[in-house]
Order: sequence, then structure tokens, then C-alpha cells
Amino acid sequence: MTIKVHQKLLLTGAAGGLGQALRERLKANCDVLRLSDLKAFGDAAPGEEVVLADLADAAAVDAMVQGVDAIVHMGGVSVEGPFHPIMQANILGVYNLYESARKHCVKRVVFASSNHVTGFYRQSETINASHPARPDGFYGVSKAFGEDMSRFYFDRFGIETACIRIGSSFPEPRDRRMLATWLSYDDLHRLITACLTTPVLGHSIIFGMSNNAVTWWDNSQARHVGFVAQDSSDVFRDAVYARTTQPDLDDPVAQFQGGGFVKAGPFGF
Ligand code: NAI
Ligand code: 15L
Repeated sequence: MTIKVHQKLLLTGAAGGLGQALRERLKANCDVLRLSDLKAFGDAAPGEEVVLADLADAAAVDAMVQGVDAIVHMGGVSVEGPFHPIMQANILGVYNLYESARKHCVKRVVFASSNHVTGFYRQSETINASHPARPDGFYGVSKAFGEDMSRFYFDRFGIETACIRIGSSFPEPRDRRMLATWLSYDDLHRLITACLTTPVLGHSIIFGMSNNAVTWWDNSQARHVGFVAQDSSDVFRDAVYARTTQPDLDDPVAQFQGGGFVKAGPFGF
């Protein structure tokens, strides 16, 4: 199956953890991969372009987007923290991105949303894309904003977006919670590929997870995307249990899907 349906693809957040994991993998999806981040991260290799841009800078974002066919948007503040930096990168930044996409007729975006849009659901609940957002902090609120902004640009201008509510995408699950939320890098790439290649994407919300035995999320509303996870956290289960202790079930960290994010941030407890 060919996965190369775009000539020039933009990857934002290219210097970050997922950006670095996707850099080689996404070359199979395009002729030219344009890489962008706030900070310098080295020179372009063959088949690559590098365009540095602060997402909060409309002119820089416009130059970053001009000439691409589709966008994989990984850039932004990726953890809970004070509101202002989150607002600049994730709220103003996503507005700048969609305005540039509209002006330059980019018709498909894969947006790195987060499980923290719904972090205040309990670990005993199974939720789907129709459940209302219950963000667990300013970061989760900013991702919920990105989902709403992308929905508006779909309804008004026909720009299709997949909002991937990524669980925990790291080389391995780091704790017991991540046995439920883990998404392997290869499955992340498979999911992005499915979002880029499915004939009709529309505006879709998809929980980004591998084929884990324990899950809190139901992706049955995203079957049209055609993503089938091939990895599973289950192979790490024994090792994770061996190196971690039973969590305190009275602690909100163990009660809510957002884990530590439900107590993080600038408030103090
Ligand atoms: P990361 O923090 O390693 O990478 C984010 C990148 O965005 C960084 O290289 C940073 O320099 C860049 N960035 C931050 N502010 C920017 C700005 N104003 N302008 C331009 N670039 C800016 O995060 P990671 O883990 O690679 O995540 C990538 C995306 O996926 C993020 O949007 C994150 O919120 C989302 N995500 C990641 C998860 C994970 O498990 N890794 C889980 C859920 C969501
Ligand atoms: C996220 O949204 C973060 O970007 C990432 O660093 C992880 O903490 C992840 O969620 C998670 O919930 O494990």
C-alpha cells in the first residue's frame, strides 16, 4: 500500500521527543519533509527543509506553512504549567496555524491533541469521542481549544483535521498508568499515516493508543480512519509491575485518567 500521498509535508515540533521519532518515519509519507521548531536543531538532510518559527509569530508561521500540502502539528508546550506560555504556543499558535492553512489552501492537518483534554474522567470509566471535554489543567484546556478551533476551520472552510488525543508516546511505558495510555512510536506513525491517507477524514477525534489490554478509551467512532495498532504495552507489564509499587488509591493521581497532571501546575496543593 502506498503511503506517499503528499508532495510536501510539514512537521512542527521537529526538535521534540515525538518530532525526532517521526522525522525519519515521515519521509516515507512525502517527497519533501519540511521540519519546523522554535529552536535550531541542525541542518536539513536530503529530502528535508528546515524552517524555524515561533508558533506565536503569525508571519513566521505563514512562511512555515506556505507551499506544503499537509501538516503534522506536534509543536507546542507539551506539559502542564503557567498559562501564558501555554496560551502563546498552543492557543495563539493554533490560530496562527489554521489561518495560514486557510490562506495557503492546506486541506489536511494532523493535530497532536492530548488525553489531558479528558483527564478528569476516572480510570474506571471508558469514554469515547462524544464524551464532553474534562481538561485536567491549562494544558488540557489549550488542547481542547485546538480541537474546537480545528472543528471550526473544518465546518467553515473544509480543512480536514484528525485530533489525536495522544496517550503516552515514549519508547516504553514508564509506570502502571502508562500500561493503559501507551502509544508506541511505530503505532503513532501508523496512526498519522492512516489520518493522512484515508480518503475522507472529516473532523475526527481519535485516542492515540496501542493495542493495550487495559484501556479507558473507545475509538469505535474513528473506524473510517482505518488505524489498526500493532504494538501493545502488555509485553512490558511484568517489568513495570516489578519496578513500581501499588499506587495509593486515595490519591487523585491514581483515580483520574490524567494521572499526575491532575495535581500539576502553578497552584500548589
Ligand atoms: P516536546 O515538548 O518534546 O516537543 C514539543 C516541541 O514543540 C519542542 O521541540 C518545542 O521546542 C516546540 N515548541 C514549544 N513551543 C513552541 C513555540 N512557541 N513555537 C514553536 N515550537 C514550539 O513534546 P512531545 O512529547 O514531542 O509531544 C509532541 C506533541 O504531542 C505536543 O504537542 C504534545 O502536547 C503532544 N502530546 C505528546 C504526548 C506524549 O506522550 N509524548 C502525549 C499527548 C500529547
Ligand atoms: C501529555 O500530553 C504529555 O505531552 C506527555 O509528556 C505525557 O505526560 C502524556 O501526556 C501522558 O499523559 O502520559
